[in-house]
Amino acid sequence: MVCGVKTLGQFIIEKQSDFPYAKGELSRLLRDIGIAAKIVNREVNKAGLVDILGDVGTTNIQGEEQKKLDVYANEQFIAALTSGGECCIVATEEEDEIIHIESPVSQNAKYIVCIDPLDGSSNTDVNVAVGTIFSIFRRKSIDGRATIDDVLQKGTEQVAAGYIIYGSSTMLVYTTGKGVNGFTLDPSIGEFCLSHPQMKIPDTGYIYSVNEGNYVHFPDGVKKYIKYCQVEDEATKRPYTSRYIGSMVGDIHRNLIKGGIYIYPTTSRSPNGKLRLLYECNPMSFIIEQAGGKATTGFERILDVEPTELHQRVPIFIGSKNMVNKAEEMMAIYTNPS
Ligand code: AHM
Ligand code: MG
Repeated sequence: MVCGVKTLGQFIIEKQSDFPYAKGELSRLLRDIGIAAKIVNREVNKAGLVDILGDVGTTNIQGEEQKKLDVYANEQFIAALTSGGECCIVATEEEDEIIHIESPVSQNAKYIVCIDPLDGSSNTDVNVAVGTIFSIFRRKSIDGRATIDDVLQKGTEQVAAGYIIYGSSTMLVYTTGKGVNGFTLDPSIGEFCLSHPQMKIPDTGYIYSVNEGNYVHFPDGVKKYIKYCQVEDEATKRPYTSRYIGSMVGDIHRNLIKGGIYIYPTTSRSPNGKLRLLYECNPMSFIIEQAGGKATTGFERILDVEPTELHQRVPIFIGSKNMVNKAEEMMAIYTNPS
């Protein structure tokens, strides 16, 4: 290997010693996800060149149109997790039901993967960053076939989580509960290389990310917080900057590096918010907490939310600690928890 470069594979093996009783299964699972990410990256990068864009014509369980790349990414991650043999159930945003992996190599597999294979995929036809988000749990049941109860675990039970951002460069960022590390794909050697060790989100940021077009539908606490961000105040460097890509991974990745808050609240049209607890909010919240930030529903820590169904949605306020605290303060005063 080139001197000074640490690949994702090398890093994962090195970090296995953080878990003295580890047998390498989680390491292999992370490696499988990394391989699928490279394949998906290749397709996302050439999306503008070939006729792969457009609606497949099917709709997912949320009633949303699927783009071809969503389907492709979904298939690639499921295939990698199936052949890797370390995962017994995959729950994906693109499928109505959980998928049992029944290959002979997966018989004793301990892990459950929840995945959003291509988040923000409506952005691919305009060349804006999209992402993959994943969350890993250990199965709770001891024997027999794992069930939906093994999937419906609280975010605090995650053993690892990560995202891949397919942007101006492609990065894989993940945590196993011991900090957050980021790897940039070097296309010349086809490897994710450690580029952002021990990522930390600033306690205070100056960027707020929210779809302000929905302002009239927001709860009063969110409206007040947005107004707070816009008021001039030298001491707190307000007004803050507004940045919203409409791609959760892109918006949160930027805020992780620069400091900021991302909000997708309840709206009068979506009383539970838009984003899914298992595929989007839990993994991003685990990462941001591990980087020193905070993630709540406006009233409650995301990782403490008890999941009751596979495609459950929750409102989310996530990012720099002091900004999330301020937004929560406004929610407590102006909005009743429902
Ligand atoms: P998706 O899972 O259907 O791609 O939707 C999730 C995306 C997030 O990436 C993004 O932050 C949000 O939806 C944008 O929603 P909106 O267009 O309502 O602002
Ligand atoms: Mg999504």
